[in-house]
Amino acid sequence: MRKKVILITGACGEIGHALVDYLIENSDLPVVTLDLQDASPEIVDKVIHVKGSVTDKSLFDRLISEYEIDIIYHLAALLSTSAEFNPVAAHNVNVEGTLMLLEMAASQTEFRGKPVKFIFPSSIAAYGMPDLETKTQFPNVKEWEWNYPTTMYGANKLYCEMLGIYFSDHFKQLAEIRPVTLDFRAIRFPGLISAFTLPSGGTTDYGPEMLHAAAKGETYNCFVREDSAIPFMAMPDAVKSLTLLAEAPDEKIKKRVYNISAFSLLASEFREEVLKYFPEAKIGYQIHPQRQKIIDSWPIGCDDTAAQEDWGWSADYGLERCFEEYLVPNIKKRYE
Ligand code: AKB
Repeated sequence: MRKKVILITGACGEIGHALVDYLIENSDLPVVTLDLQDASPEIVDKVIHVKGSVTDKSLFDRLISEYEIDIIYHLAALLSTSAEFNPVAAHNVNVEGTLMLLEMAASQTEFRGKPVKFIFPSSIAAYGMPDLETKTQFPNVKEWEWNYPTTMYGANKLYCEMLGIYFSDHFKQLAEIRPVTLDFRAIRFPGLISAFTLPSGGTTDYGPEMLHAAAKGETYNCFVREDSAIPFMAMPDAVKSLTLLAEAPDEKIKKRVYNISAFSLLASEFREEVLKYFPEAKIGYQIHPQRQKIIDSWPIGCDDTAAQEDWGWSADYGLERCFEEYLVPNIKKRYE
């Protein structure tokens, strides 16, 4: 008999790091982690780690011969800034990798006669505000508004949402008897901030970079203008949202893609917040015009009414609590 497991791809990335810690403590099922990197020493004995790429089909063939995958958290992706340096590589990882995993989940669903849950982190990058005037005029976008991404990463995320909906709701639609289909659920994340890891290759990175640099006593130049506004969220809330959505009973799920939100702020307000706790910090601005354009295309905030109403979402960390109780104490301890 195959062992029933949870699969996490991109497990050594920022969200993966926090989600794996949570699931090791809280899940009844063993956790299989997949990443290009080795598992960190802290988790290596607590998970079944597979080193490899989400684009490697033979790896998934091997995995399903050994394990019955019950839930997939598909976190592996090239983020928005990295993706612009190599859009085709981004497409391969972000789209081809996701398509292969969806196909695998669909065939496993059919095989066992029960949906595999496919939890997918999408992003505010799926939005594309045409100009700053429109961005200001529509500060709280709903899921179906302004879906005109300007980055490869955003386009990849939006298309993968569509693929997930297709595999859940329309797969084999011409068959006389449609098989059981997989259960795709996605969250559009704002910029995430962790006290324990630094992001790499994202465009929202100026927030966490500013904070970590201040804690390390390093000078930092923020690469966007001080009036740049986007939403952010503390990493524990990101993990909470993924697991809450995965656990929500079917009848509560009214759509397959949900916004979530915690707080929005200007780059200058982020700087002020950092200076409150690290008054000696040296934070300047050195604008990177292309990255600025990306941030300008993302909304100020996301309307998460549907997530609140359908599966009881609410963020635990507003701006103040995020810095005071989660970020600052943990970061100080980390760099002491
Ligand atoms: C990025 O900056 O690419 C990510 C995202 C918004 O999904 N943090």
